[in-house]
Amino acid sequence: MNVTTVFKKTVLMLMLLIVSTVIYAHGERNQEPFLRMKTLQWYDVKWSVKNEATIKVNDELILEGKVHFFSRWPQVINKPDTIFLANATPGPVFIREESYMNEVPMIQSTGVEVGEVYDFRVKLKARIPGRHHVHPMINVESAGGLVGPGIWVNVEGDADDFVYSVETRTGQTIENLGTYATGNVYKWHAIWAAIAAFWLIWWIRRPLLIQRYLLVKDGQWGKLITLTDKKMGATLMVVIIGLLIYANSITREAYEYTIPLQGGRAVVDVVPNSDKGLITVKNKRAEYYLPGRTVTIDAEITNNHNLPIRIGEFTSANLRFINKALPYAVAGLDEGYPEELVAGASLGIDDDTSIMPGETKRVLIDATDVAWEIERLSSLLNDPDSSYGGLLFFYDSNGKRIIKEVYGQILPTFKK
Ligand SMILES: [Cu+2]
Repeated sequence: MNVTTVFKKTVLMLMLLIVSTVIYAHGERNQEPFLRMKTLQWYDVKWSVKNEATIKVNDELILEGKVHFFSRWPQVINKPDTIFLANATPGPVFIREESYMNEVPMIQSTGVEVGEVYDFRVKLKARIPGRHHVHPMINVESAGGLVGPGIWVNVEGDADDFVYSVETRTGQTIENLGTYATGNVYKWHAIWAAIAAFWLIWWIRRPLLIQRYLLVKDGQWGKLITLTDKKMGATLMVVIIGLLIYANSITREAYEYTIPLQGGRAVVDVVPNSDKGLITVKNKRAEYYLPGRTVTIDAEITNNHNLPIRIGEFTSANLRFINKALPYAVAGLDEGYPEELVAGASLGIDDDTSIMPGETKRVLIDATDVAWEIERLSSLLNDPDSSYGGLLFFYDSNGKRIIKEVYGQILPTFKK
């Protein structure tokens, strides 16, 4: 091998390495920070299997939890008036069997209110083997897919073994939707393709461009389109319309009841939240200290609750910063939540003593983790609108969790 070949191979290897790290996740980090911090706040997300679990083709997987629609919804995208609950996976590697928001089936789109929390539940079934990153996702009209936290699931087996059986409203059991009536699909495609091919050949079998151009130039229409052509055209018209009528009648006979695809929207009611007024949080100042990967929030917190409260967690863009000094907060971190989304260090609070009923306290909250950088949230400094949003989880002395939004402008700093 000469030097050039070695060089070329090295470059190729490096490129492959770069490409493979890019496709390692599937793009959730590419969304602008404001889209991830100020739209959806997912929490209590649970998967029915553990991160890195191995399941088989046809096995089911349930994602469920809560999603909070941020009240300071970004102005540049539509309000979540039309949304659709889905799942983010690399392609149709799972099928979605069921999905619900606040127990309402989410076969159709719906609209939600900002500042409110909704329960979601998505039931998937493994279809294609591989190692897949599985997230809940909500598609918002004009904003695209906004994804929740994801875990890795390994699917083993053979894609050909995938079976999706359903029972129709008339009680008929369809053994496998994946292959249901595909014979008909092939047959009808073949029939129409044959007619199309015949019609094409009918015309192109004759001399084409130059001769016909000359006939057009001379205005010899009778030679361009002969009487036989016209007869053939008329015959085909009769055959095609006849075929359509016939196909329609045998379809109606075979499937007595057909329901059109539903274009309406589902309605999901808001579950009243009586905790809303219990605590108020005012952002006084917020900074992102770049070299330290720390977001510092200077907040004024008022406790209108009848029990003392403490700050347990700050969460934004699926990242979680837990106050490890508070057992309720530590217990609130569900087992199986992706580790890379949980800060290693505790949430820093300059005065972590309880905020008493009626008390207003000014606290400095530090959320430090390299994840700000890995998750590319540090690029919020390049946004023309440098603002942040997140949720603060408070716990009262009985362990009851009260969740409040926190938001404001954020300034970059380069020195502590
Ligand atoms: Cu992913």
